[in-house]
Amino acid sequence: MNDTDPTRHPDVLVVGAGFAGLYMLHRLRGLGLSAMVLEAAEGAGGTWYWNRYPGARCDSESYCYCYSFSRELEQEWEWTERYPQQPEVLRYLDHVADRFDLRRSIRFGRRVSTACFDDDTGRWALRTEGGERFTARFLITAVGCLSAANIPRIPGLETFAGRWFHTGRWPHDGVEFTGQRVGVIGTGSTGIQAIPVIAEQAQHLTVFQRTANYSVPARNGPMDPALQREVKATYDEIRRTQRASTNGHPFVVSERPALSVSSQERRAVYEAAWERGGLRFRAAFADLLTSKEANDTASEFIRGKIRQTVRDPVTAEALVPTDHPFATKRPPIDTGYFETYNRDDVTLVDVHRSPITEITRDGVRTSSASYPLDCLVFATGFDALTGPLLNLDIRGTGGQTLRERWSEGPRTYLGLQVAGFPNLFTITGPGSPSVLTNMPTAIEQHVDWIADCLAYLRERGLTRIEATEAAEQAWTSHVTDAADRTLLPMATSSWYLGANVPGKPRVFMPYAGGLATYTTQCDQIAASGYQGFALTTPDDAQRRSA
Ligand code: N01
Repeated sequence: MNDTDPTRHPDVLVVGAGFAGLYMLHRLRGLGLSAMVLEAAEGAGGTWYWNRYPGARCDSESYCYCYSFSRELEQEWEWTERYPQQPEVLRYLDHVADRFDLRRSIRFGRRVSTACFDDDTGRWALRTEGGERFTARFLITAVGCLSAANIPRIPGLETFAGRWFHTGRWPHDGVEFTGQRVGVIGTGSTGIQAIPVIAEQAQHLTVFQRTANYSVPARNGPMDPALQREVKATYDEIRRTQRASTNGHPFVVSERPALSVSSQERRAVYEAAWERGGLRFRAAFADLLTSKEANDTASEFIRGKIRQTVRDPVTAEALVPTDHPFATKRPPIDTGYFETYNRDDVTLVDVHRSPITEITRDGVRTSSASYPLDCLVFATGFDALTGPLLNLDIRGTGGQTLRERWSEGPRTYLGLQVAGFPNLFTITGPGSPSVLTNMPTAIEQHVDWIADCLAYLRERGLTRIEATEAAEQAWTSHVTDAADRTLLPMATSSWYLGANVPGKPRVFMPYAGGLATYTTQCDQIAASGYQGFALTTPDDAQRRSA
């Protein structure tokens, strides 16, 4: 084996070729570092490569769910809808891969099975499922937060005579539902997007709902050419707003508390937000995520809309969420979701009340009935945030595994590094704003910070960076405190808390302090010479091993 081959032994290995991996590679090239991306899929796109289920579309508005690093790209690319469908986002990412000539540094079809830090060489050694080996001084994970599919262990799945699919592993040639009795398990963002589309095709659709969810209409439509022109003319300002925001979206949250206005005015504000549609509904008042009384007004407004929309009162009541305040779980947005339950060929089954007991040859059995099915769709989400990292079997200094280190929940410094895992950076890792934001905005912030950090190390002849235990501990407590200042931990069935995966530690994983605050902290830490990180030279490493 040629140990100097930069395609196998580059300066930096990146795992994943979605939004994060593609931009990271571009920045690394710009620094003059040799870099290679290992990607499990046969193409670029990450989430948008895998999630091809019917109705898959982005919940962020297209003009802001994209990169900001290239003005030319911003000006060239034309979005066709307010919320782009999966194929359009995938086309965009494929275009980026080609436009910036990224593919020659990506090895597709390489699923990383282990990543071990070698204490002697100070390099990361990666092995793929196919047995290939790669090494690098720096390892950057760009594996996404929602890429490890969660398929619940329901007894009897292997006996099912029909076809079954997880939404995040959808067949590339699609699935034909015509004439079929279809079951969908799960009513998160994915289920809520897929259910109306599957209902259009299926002979009969049975939805198995464990927890009722709030949803606001998306109000999707073709991209208005006037808006497209305005966006392109004002992109600098849009990007400033996104970066200065809590969630990375291009809108400003109202400064008014919900209870500071009359009930009549409040209702008018909610009605306008409902008509406008989309995730911006959360921005209607300042305190929807910090005051339970304020939140109750929004939650109750949406409950009223569900009752108005769904004609059968029993079904409507089953669809009304009562176990968590609005937006404490990631709020879905929809196109005709609640209306779908007015169809004669759609049945809602409350599996909170009557849990699924088994899957049989013929379908799904709950504690009170059997539902014959030809096809079963798991819209059951992901082992979020930690799952994709733990699946890489990462081992740091002294052979310690990330799985052991995180046995009681993730501990990180800034969501970017883990003590005991030198030269490992985790893009949008747990402890960073990640899934609480519009992802491309959070991704670009992380990638830029990492690239600047690598440039800093190189300029000073430093070869190793590692979060200190003290910094990691302080940040991990800060992440918990930031969540506790909001209503977010009240959603006890939330994947933000790991509650959807049996046995997963219940820890609030993303950083709820807001993207702008977080970015300021990251920038200050960099400006201080990377406070909280131990930076060392090759001489230090020699002394350590002597
Ligand atoms: O997953 P989820 P998702 N028996 O975990 C249910 C992003 N996203 O794929 O709530 C029965 O939210 C589970 O019930 P419960 C977005 O960030 C983005 O829908 O755990 N039911 C829930 O109803 C989103 O939040 C876009 O009680 C079971 C559902 O399955 C994230 O992805 C589009 C069960 C899972 O909901 C995840 O969304 C779509 C069981 N054993 C998604 N296990 C964009 O627009 C789980 N459930 C970019």
